[in-house]
Amino acid sequence: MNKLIRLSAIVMIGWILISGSLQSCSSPEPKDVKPNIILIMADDLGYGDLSCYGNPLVKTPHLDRLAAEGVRFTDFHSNGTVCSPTRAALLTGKYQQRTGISFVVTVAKRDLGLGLEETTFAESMKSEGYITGIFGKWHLGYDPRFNPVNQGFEEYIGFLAGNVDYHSHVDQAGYEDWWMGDQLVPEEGYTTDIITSHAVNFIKKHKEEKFLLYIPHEAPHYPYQGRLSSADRMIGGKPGKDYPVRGSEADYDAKHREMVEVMDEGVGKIIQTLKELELNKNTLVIFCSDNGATSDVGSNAPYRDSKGTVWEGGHRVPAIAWWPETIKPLEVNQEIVLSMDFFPTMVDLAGGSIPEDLDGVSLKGLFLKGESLPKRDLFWQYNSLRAIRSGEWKLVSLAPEEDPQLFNLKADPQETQDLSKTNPDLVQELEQKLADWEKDVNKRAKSSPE
Ligand SMILES: [Ca+2]
Repeated sequence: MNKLIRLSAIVMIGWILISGSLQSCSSPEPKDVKPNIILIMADDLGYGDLSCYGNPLVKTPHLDRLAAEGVRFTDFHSNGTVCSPTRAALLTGKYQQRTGISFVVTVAKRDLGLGLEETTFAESMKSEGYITGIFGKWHLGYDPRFNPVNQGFEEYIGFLAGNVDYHSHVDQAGYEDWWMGDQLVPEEGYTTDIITSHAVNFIKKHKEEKFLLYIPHEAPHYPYQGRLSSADRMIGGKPGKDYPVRGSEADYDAKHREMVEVMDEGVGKIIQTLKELELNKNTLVIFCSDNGATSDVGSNAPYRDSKGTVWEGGHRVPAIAWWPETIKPLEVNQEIVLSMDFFPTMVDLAGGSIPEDLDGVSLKGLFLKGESLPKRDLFWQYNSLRAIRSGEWKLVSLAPEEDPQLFNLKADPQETQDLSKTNPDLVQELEQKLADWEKDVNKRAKSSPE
């Protein structure tokens, strides 16, 4: 199966490269470089989970079309290997460690969240005159003071926890979790469909304004439930006793594919809305995932391991950008891009000045002119797992007391051959950089979690 997906990925990449080379090289400068921005983020969607990334079993025609009409990144990475850390980095444009959110915000940590002293992309875009909305998963704090409406979003409908029942909207711990702003307002419907429908309404309502729309989907995170599945969780229920946390369906793989496909259908509705309102040429749509797929459901093919690890499967994920007549179609981009790069990109496109303390870099030149990004070292850390990427090299440290492993991702993208013994100087250099980075990001952490 992995082999099939890999083969299919190779054929797809080959086709896109050939088709891409046939495209015209000239692309007119955009008339209006202040686009509306829509950022759609899937949850736990692995590198091999979309058809345009080589999965032969799932059907994602709308995302495939965005990739064919825009740019598909092959070396995009989530900042975190789990949900909350990636969201903290995405929202602030900084390594999540600086914000104090390097862990998953669970229901037991209700008093923790993304600090209000942090500036989010929503706050920056709001000050550039954009209307800001978020529909979907927050996962950066339960307490009303951490609510998205206090972090720069003018409109919010969705859930605060890591996941909810797709039908009853009850979180993993048995709490009802569906909000309009900072008020609990229950709503009927399948989570993915409600998120899409609120996003479409937001676009229609604000079609005359510049808008920033953030759509963090729940799909395809567990519980594995389709449109016709019954609700499993009830308010006050006990996980494991009253309901299986990951859902009561027998075939998780089939439900997972359905969840990806329903999300894709939602992407199609959003694009259709933009076209109907003639906003498509002045809207940048970005799609990405927040971390790799889990170890047993979903696919990170062809990469090693899964969510929660610093191997490529934990954080190298799909990312697509679409902006008709500005981004050239059928591009496959191999730049190393991270979640934290979207904040400076948005502000840059909005004509604002990028805050100096961001770690991310703007992709404006890449989107508008196909420019390369500056050379930089990039870092991942989750619990005791750490990694540094420096060009084609990657150093992985699984525990402080263990020797780190060194891989050449160009020759060995699947991280199978540890080259640390034959490159001791490089190991030492990268270890030092990793240590310096850790010292730097941790000294500036303001919040006091854990
Ligand atoms: Ca996730």
